[in-house]
Amino acid sequence: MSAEQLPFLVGFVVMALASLAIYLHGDKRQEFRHHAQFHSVVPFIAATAYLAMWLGTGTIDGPDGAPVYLARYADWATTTPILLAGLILTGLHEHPRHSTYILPAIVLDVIMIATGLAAALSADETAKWVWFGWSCAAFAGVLFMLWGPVRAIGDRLGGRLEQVYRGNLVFLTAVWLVYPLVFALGPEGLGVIAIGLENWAVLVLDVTAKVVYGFVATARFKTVPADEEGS
Ligand code: RET
Repeated sequence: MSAEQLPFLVGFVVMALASLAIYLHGDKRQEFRHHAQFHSVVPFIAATAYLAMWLGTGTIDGPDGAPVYLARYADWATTTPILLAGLILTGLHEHPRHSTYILPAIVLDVIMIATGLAAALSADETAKWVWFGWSCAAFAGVLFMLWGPVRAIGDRLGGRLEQVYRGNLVFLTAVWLVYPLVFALGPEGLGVIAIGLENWAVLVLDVTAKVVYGFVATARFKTVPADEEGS
């Protein structure tokens, strides 16, 4: 196993154990248990992607010779919508009309990841940064929805769920903003940081965005009174 592969093995083990731990640790009340299920499934998907990266499945040569891990984008394209859906459900207090907000946010989010992959695959420098910019525009749209309309509704509904939403929103925004930075500095972008270091950086980000966030969010749910659901 090359040194480059080590973060993938670590990622697989950490994500697999975290999936089980988050499930066991989550709120079991009928009203909120879907959140623990969401947060448990996210590292399970990541474990699958890390397994693929460790085995070299779906790893292709990028335009500058650095590897592009298709499994990583498949992971992000499925886990980020789940994290977003969980956060928006919280902000809207599980209100039945939540899909009005969840659907466009997820569409923008998937476009963000797909165009990020397009940037990584672009040999032409102009094309690469155009795709990167477009991905950032989609990301800005997601953040706008979370900080604008969804937060405004949560504000009106108030209560403990609103505080959980706020706390999770700040955490998620802070961690997610680092991803494009690492991408821009890594071999896919300016090439300032080498692939080995980038893989460790992405592992730390993934563990923070999926596992630490999953534990924090599920712990916060336990502080919400059951009668706040659907209010
Ligand atoms: C890319 C590159 C292009 C510009 C932008 C990006 C954003 C990626 C993000 C990824 C988040 C991933 C998470 C995974 C764990 O669950 C695709 C890196 C804006 C925000 C949270």
